[in-house]
Amino acid sequence: MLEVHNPADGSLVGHVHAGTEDDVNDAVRTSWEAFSLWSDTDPLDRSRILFSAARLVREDKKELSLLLTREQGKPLRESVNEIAGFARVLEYYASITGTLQGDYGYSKNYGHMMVMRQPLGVCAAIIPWNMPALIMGWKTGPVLAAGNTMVLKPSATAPLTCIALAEHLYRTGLPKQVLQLVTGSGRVVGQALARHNNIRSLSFTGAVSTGTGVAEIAAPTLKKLILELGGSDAMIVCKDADPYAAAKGAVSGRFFNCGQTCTSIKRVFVDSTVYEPFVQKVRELAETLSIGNGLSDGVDMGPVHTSGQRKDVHFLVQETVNNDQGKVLSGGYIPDTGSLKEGSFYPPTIMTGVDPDAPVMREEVFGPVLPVSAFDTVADAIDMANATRFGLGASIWTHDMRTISQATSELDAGIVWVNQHLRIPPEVPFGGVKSSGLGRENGRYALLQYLEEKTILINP
Ligand code: TXE
Repeated sequence: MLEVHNPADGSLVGHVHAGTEDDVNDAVRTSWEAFSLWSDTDPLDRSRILFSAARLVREDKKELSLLLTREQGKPLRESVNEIAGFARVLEYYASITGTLQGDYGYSKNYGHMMVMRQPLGVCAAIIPWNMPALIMGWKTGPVLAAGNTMVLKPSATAPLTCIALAEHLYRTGLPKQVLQLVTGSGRVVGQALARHNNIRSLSFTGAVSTGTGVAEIAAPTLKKLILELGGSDAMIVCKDADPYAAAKGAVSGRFFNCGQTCTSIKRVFVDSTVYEPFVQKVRELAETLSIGNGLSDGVDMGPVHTSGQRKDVHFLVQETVNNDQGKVLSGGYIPDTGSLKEGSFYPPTIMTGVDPDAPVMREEVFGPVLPVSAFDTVADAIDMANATRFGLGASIWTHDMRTISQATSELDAGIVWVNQHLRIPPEVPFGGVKSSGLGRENGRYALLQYLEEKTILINP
């Protein structure tokens, strides 16, 4: 059994089975048995099940959000939004189930040329702990809508909400074998999924090193891989940006989910002429955030998910200071007083004058640390934003059309926001370039990834 603890106070939230390779093999075998039933189910019936599950999830959002906060640590308000986000993704895929039918053409030479789209079969997913409900939705929504079956491994430290969400799907008529969860460690369950010869696709979200390891193991099986491997998103604040909106955007874009989001703002580049007032405003706003147990009223930021994760974050801050590559303006310490010492808390941390090569800029810092640097020209800012192995998201804050046009075309990222950051609607593709990964989630693009084209030529 694996224990699940609340990162705010270490209390036990629940237990899950420590899955084995045999559990994975059983799940894959029974998933194939369910495949013909589910893929033959009329798309409208699949759609009805997804819509009903979304409705049920919305009805139970209070209870589900409490569970999510208890196992993950985020403030209850964020959990409520994430549970609603899961429902929203199911609704989106329910609304497009069966719409990607295929193509047809006719030629004198070849006759009737048809392209049929068929589901792949058993698809697997390995998901992390930072947004377990939403990421589960991104992976199960398109897989199930396209008529595939799924075996999903939740994170070992936040599996309970995923289990509860799957139960909501079963309650609305989804056969249990169509969506199976195998809980356990990455080393055992995750690797068994990567290695399995009879899984047609694997969608993974997690660290670059884990994802490339998974890809290596999976390569000989030739399963389709979709990898979302995090980011080091840059925010570029130009001199004409609305200063208050930009400062607010930086604070919510970095400290939301305690900085543990793949598209959190992880590096800020500010025009040198507005640098000082911007930094002061960010500091003021960050210092009003209330940190504490996500279950308490009025809390804006919960703990870092594990103490190991907090140690990594603090190490990168200290290394940056020790190398003389940036200064801590606010935060940057491990709290050792009051109730904060019971959990893995870390204060909202602002670092200024940060060298773009500093550890907090170079690595993906998965915690509440906002490093800020000044720039002289937009071209310099774009170069600094692109000087990373990551390429998930980036934002530019300006109202100048020429700058918007330059930045949106030159930033190396899978998603570029203008005057906003961190918003991920289910209708449009989401994913990265460079080391941030392969493939896309969301939108009809994700649905297409879970369908295979079959060409049929009929000579009449
Ligand atoms: O991720 P892991 P961790 C980044 C972020 C964070 C770092 C480490 O920078 O600091 O990763 O977090 C499963 N074979 N992101 O350690 O290990 C694991 O059980 C197969 C960014 O939590 O990548 C979990 O289900 N699977 C990211 C999932 O992989 C394995 C979100 C992710 O865990 C495995 C999370 C293995 N050998 C972390 N080892 C994002 N893209 O947003 C582990 N797993």
